[in-house]
Amino acid sequence: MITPSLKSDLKLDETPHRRFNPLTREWILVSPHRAKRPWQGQVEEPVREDRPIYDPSCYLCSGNVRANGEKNPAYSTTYVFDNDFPALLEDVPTGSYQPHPLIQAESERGIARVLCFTPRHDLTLAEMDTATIRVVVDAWVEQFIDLGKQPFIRYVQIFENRGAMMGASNPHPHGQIWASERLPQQVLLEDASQREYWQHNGRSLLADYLAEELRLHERIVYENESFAVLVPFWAVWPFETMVISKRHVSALTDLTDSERTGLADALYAITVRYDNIFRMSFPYSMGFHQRPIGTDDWQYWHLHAHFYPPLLRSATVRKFMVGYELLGTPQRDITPEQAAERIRQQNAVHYKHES
Ligand code: H2U
Ligand code: ZN
Repeated sequence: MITPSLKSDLKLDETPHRRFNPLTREWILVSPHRAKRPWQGQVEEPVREDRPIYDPSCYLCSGNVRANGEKNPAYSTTYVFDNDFPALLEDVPTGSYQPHPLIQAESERGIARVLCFTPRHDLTLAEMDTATIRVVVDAWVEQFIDLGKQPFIRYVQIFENRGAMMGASNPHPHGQIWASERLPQQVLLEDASQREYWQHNGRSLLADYLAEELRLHERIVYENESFAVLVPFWAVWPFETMVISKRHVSALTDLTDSERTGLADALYAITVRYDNIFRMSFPYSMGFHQRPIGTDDWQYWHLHAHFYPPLLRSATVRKFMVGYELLGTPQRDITPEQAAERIRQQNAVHYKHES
């Protein structure tokens, strides 16, 4: 049984305080007094980047030749290919290097793929719709299954870098998948905390967390029957969110047909609201966390996605992870509750589609 600690002097919307991230077991610093003045409704002129439906110079458009000379087929829905410049390679000599306990290296094998979400060069998830995002969800499921079949793969990391600010190399809607021999660092942290929580409480950490968030309703920004989108209590990035499955499932492959559509709907809902905040294509890195491959005691894993958007005050003013963040603890001014309110206020219709 969890006994809530009732410390009455702490005002989460006024006093500097730190918050705990139970998934990574890291602390963050919140300084609400610095951001107490209300948002002045600073709305920018909509940024209209009018991209063509097809761009003859795009490496990812249907039928075009990629940077390494290979030709994309004339695809009409999603399209997956092996990354031409992969960070991980399948065929590398295995081994380790440890001349001293403080100096260690290990070989790491993997597979990197690129997934084009649609042949439409001009779209983004926010400008697609639930039905076409659902096709992307199905492609993610297929990739999770396919890469998971490789005998040396332990983890399949699905993610999207959206926008030049997040380092995306191309505006064509696409994501990446990196599958590796070992668990990546963030996954390792989440794996340990979820496993321990399950062992102590017999329940999923995120199921318990989500139940409490749904009860409080302070940080929920969107929900449908199968998924909820919220600003986590411990969010570091100003408009960071998590998309959590309401049913305790461990991977995308566990989702029912209607839950896959529910996921597509939740992704659409949050990306539209993101774009509407500054009336521009909102940059972010997003990705899924799900169970590792090849383990049989993975019940403690709870499927979720993280969105990490860098913007703070406008289409150009971003939050920096510098100074105290790098040397001490990540810090934020606008509270997660204020951010949730700001996202909730956004129109459900994309600003480009407003009549
Ligand atoms: P990002 O936009 O998130 O960087 O993803 C694009 C990926 O696509 C990137 O990893 C790959 C890059 O290596 N790519 C190809 O594999 N072939 C190309 O012709 C262009 C880009
Ligand atoms: Zn394109």
